Amino acid sequence: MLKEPIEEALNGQINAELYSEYLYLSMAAYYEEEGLPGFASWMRAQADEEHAHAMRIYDFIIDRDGRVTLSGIDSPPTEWSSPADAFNAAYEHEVEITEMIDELVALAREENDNATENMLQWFVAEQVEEEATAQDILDKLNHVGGDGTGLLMIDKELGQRGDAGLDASETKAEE
Ligand code: OFO
Repeated sequence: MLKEPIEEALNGQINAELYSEYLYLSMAAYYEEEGLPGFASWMRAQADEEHAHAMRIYDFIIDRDGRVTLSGIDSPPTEWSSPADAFNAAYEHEVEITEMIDELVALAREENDNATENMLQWFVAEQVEEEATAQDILDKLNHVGGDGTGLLMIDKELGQRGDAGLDASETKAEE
């Protein structure tokens, strides 16, 4: 049985993960328009991951005999000033999500809810990976600066991310 403050906070996190999905789909559309299909495909794969994150929490609430309540998802931005600017926004977004997860862990501890804290530890590890990956790509983008050839090389590299390249743990939510 989930305590009410935990249920409310987890439902809030479902909303945040679905917003992340929306944000990355919006970034994918931006990169498509910029003629960078590799970036676009990477962002679409990222959006799929975010959906799986939302469903992981959704399933946990159900398993704990709680009630999933969905709320409206904010509109994401649609424009960025450059390919690097969009990636920087993705990185900063992940830093915010990490803070949200940390706050959830603190709440679970306060409520002595070990099951929720245990479930959240997966997200703690995932956020380390999310931030590191975004930072790595951002570093590369900053390195090439306005160099079109360098940008196209990164685009090609990012285009290689497919479902097969996703961390196997991403499929866990479907179990
Ligand atoms: Fe769900 O990890 Fe990104 O936001």
